[in-house]
Amino acid sequence: MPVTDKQCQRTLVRLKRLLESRFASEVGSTEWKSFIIRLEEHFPNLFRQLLELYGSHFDFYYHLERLLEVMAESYLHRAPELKSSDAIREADPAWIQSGHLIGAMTYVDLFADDLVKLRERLPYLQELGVTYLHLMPLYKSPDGDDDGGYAVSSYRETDPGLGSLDDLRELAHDLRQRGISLVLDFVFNHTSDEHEWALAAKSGDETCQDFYLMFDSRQEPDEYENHLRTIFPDEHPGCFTYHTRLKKWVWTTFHTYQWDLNYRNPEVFNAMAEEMLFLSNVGVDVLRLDAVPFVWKQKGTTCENLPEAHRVIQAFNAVVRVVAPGMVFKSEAIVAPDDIEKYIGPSECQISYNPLLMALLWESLATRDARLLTHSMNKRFHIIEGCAWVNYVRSHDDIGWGFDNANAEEIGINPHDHRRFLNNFYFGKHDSSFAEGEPFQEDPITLDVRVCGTTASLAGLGRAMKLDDEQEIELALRRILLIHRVIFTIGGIPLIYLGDEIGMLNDHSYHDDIEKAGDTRWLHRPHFDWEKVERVGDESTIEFRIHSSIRKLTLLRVNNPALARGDTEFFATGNDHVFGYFRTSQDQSVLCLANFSDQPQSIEARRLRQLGFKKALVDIVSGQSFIASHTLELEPLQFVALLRQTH
Ligand code: OTU
Repeated sequence: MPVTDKQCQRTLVRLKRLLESRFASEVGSTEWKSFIIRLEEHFPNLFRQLLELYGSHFDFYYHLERLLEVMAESYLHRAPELKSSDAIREADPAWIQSGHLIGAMTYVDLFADDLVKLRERLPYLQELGVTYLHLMPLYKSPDGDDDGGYAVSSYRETDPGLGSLDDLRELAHDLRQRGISLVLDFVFNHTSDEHEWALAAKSGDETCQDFYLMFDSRQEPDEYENHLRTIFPDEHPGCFTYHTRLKKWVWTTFHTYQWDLNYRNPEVFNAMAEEMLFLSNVGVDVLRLDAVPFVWKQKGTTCENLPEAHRVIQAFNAVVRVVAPGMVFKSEAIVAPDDIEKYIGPSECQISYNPLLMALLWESLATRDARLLTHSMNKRFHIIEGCAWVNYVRSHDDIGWGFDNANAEEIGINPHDHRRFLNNFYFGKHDSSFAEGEPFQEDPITLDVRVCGTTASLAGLGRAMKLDDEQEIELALRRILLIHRVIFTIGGIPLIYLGDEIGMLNDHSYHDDIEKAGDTRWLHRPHFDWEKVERVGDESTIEFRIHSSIRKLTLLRVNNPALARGDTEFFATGNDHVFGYFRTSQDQSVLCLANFSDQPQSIEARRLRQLGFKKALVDIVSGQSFIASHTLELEPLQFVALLRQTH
């Protein structure tokens, strides 16, 4: 239904009048005026998206009114401290692109036991240079079946074992004082089957049943499933779970206890907008939108990445721009590269995980060849102005080989065989392998499988230590540092998976825990080892090697404007093993070279001259100098960042 400006303006006038009578005592206050100014600015976009999604519902305007009431209420309740931080962010919308942001992610319980003790650990994070902290879902969730927190029973309650909501608020305040942005999840595609909506649905409440997608017979699930992927094949084939008490098939994309929400129902949109605004008022700076591709379903399609999914996010974003303008969205779309890009934009998700870079860093370590990485980044690294990638090497999830098939074929790689090779490699089944990964969710039909393991174990540190092989240990350490150096220098927000900076290895103890045993992702979710931290000051230890090098990277970014916020340009280095890019700011240019081979490699002097390097070059990582008229020799797995002063 196309919207006319007139229709939009008329609706706004009428809604403002309704709001004024509802909030009569507030009208005339400065707060109220500023709410109205914001609403006027963002209403057209919000209205357009919602009309497209819900315009055919007879009660469309009723729901729109309710939404605006919730927005006004949330704005009026937003703490002054948060409003001043909104003002700072609005004055500098490029804050997400500033080199100042250095990310870390962790589980509260695994890192520090609980929210109160986490506050005592903040000096450790500050010392490391962290200014962005993603805490894994810390909401109330079922005992046992909780998918590491991604099955949420209440968005307004913390997991009692971690502390109270007030503890979270105090932590948020503390982080703000220290200049650390708080990142929390918005698990909005599904709730746990113990959420109050699900409980009511189970006991027959039809309004709440409409919050989910439920079917009396297999007919519709079958029709849908003809086009759907199975996401967690270990768990159940397809995307539906039969609920015996309800005698209905419930849509469950992930685990059987994670019920997908029905976004075709405008009440669901409103209810979730309310939960989202509640979180924003706790003091969240970045909201990580979990599983974005799946939120809209349409029979006959894959039910992933549909245009309506984008509209839902854009509508949420418009709500946030009015009420909590300092908050941004981070997209978690672990899908094909063409689809990932589409979630990124100022009016959708301002930042996004970069799963393509993540996967290709591991791909290059396995192949010792940087061609697919270079080719893919050349084509896909650049994103819309004002937005930023979150670059990471590992996360709490598995690694999937999500490169683009056509891009692989363009450089002569068979994508199917290549994925099989990579899986075997990381499961340690290939002769040239150094890795100790384990499979996650092998699909018995498609044979697709993903990889688990910590950075250090996948990079070969565990294996080398068992062999007590000094040379292999050295190579493993270099691999860990090489990929971290890339994510810190390539442009965007680097994200450390805490534990990686001290070289934590795979943790097999999850096998003994009945609640975790079925999910190999726990292999790389160990308890943070504070004893290892005690060794970071001792130069003879591997902890020192990794920790001090990563610490140094945070300083390099802060001290070099080109690395902090320069443009990125990829180029062919003339050597297939070496990945290369320029970072350029107004008065600085840095040439980054990453040798993915465990042999020495060289870059021809001619190539350096073509790139504008004439005299001596200094590597700002090692302090080593090079002479541009000579061939540049790189050590095995060496990374250099060569500075060229333009003034
Ligand atoms: C996310 O991941 C979370 O990161 C996981 O930890 C959760 O289990 C899951 O959602 C359910 O909440 O399939 O293997 O494209 O690939 O959302 C990880 C997005 C996942 C999905 C992604 C999902």
